[in-house]
Amino acid sequence: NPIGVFDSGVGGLTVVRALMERLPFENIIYFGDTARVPYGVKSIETIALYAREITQFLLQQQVKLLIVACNTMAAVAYQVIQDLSPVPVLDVISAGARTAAAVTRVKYVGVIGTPATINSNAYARAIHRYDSEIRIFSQACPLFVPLVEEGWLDHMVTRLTAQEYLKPVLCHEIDTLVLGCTHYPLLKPLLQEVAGEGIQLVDSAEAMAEQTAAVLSEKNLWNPERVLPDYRFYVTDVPLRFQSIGERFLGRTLSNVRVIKW
Ligand code: DGN
Repeated sequence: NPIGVFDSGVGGLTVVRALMERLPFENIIYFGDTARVPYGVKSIETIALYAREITQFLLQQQVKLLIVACNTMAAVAYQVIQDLSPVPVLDVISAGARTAAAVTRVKYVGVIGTPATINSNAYARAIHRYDSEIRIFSQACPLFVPLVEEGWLDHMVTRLTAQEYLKPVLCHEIDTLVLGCTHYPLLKPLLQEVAGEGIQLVDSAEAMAEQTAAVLSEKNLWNPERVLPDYRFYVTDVPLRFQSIGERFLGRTLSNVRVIKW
């Protein structure tokens, strides 16, 4: 059975990319709610309703594992998803939080994400589950999502925006910065430059792939077949520039895309 991965739009393809690299024989079904993205500025009730619909859709596809790739949904709707699901549910926030807690030496950690993710305080709660002494400094960076989708990954405007957003976080002498949004792995080189060499960036997509591998082993869920896997992508709309933006996130050609109309 496939692994089900879902997100509010195309951003979760950064998680699929990390999964493809780490788990090259696993079948994956991706669901991106491209008609209703962005979730990052919506109410908790609306995000929870959307999360429920997507979970039900993926469960009908007989997935063996659900991965909440969207930080925003993981932050405010994890429980709703978990309550619906008979299969294990993993999410990017727990994965990123665990890595951050393991990596920090000085126990000062920065977290950046969408306003919904940051306002929910979900990263702080998740990090404190691993180590309650860690101090967390967070910052919502709403302009990063459109900048990444515009492809301005190494652009003066993005650099200035990053300097502005990171200023209040960096003044706390953090040694770890969690990229708490699907889009931010694409900004890694620029963010590393702005944050400085001494700061370890935690890519929640990579952390997710590691955690998935651990759970597949623990629950004996690895796909026994060592053949080229099947990848299917469901979206709720094919917006302008979908193909080129999607391929930037996925890092390869995006095919086998089907449109679902609820
Ligand atoms: N996928 C969302 C996240 O990781 O928070 C970002 C896109 C959005 O819904 N704003």
